[in-house]
Amino acid sequence: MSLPTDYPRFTLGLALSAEQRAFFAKHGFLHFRGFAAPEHVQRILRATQQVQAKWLAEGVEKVNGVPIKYGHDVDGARIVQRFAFASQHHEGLHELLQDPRFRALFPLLEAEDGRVGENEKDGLVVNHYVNVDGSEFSQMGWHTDSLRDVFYGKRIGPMLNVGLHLDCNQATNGGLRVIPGTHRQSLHKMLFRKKYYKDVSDDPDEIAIETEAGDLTVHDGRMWHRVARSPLTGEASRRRVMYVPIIAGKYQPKSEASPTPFYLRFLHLVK
Ligand SMILES: O=C(O)CCC(=O)C(=O)O
Ligand SMILES: [Fe+2]
Repeated sequence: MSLPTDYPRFTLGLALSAEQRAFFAKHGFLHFRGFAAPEHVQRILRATQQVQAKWLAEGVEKVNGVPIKYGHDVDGARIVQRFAFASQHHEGLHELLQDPRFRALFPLLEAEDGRVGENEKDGLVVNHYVNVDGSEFSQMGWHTDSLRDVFYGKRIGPMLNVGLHLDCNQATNGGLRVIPGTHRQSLHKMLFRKKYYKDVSDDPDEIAIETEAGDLTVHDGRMWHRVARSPLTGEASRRRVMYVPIIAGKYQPKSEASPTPFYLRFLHLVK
């Protein structure tokens, strides 16, 4: 089946256009080309490798209560496959989150205020997918990011998940799939449309997000999405993307003393 990939790509400036706001209201996501220039992408990748080297050397298991997922690269080297709070561990990544263009996204929250959640939820997450023999991090089943609020017994707060894509990724290499419009569903549908994380099957209404390195995406926390496994193996399957939440409401920073969130007990289902 060929997936539609012909939705519009926009450019992110210091304010959203009426067209961009309307697209997000209807579909629940936006895709911007060229947020980071190629040399900036390389600097960001080097920064994640520096954090990785430090965490490997120190045997870091959790950051602020969030488990760090390790795996192996094509050459057998141990790597970090899911980082959390990465910007707290690298000045260059912290600086990246100060980019004024993030503020342009705040109105999409439809809340009074807005902020980049550098110290909240899982902070700046980096996902590094690569298919090798015995991979345990090559896809992620269907989910919404807002379910996490439900686990905490909270009202679902406004939340956007912003992704900075660090590799060029065609739909034929798996990657992000979203079901447009599901950000406007009932709570019942948000909870029960699919089996959280276990369901890894195609959906007739899904679309594939095809990226160039340096593209930025934003999706509503209530929207259903997944990461499809790459049918490729080795170097060709590599996909790196970083996420940071944009949130509103009470400031709830995490610290070293923070407990492991219940929803991360799903992490073992990510394979
Ligand atoms: O890797 C991606 O593009 C999406 C990851 C994701 O949905 C998540 O970490 O919640
Ligand atoms: Fe997600």
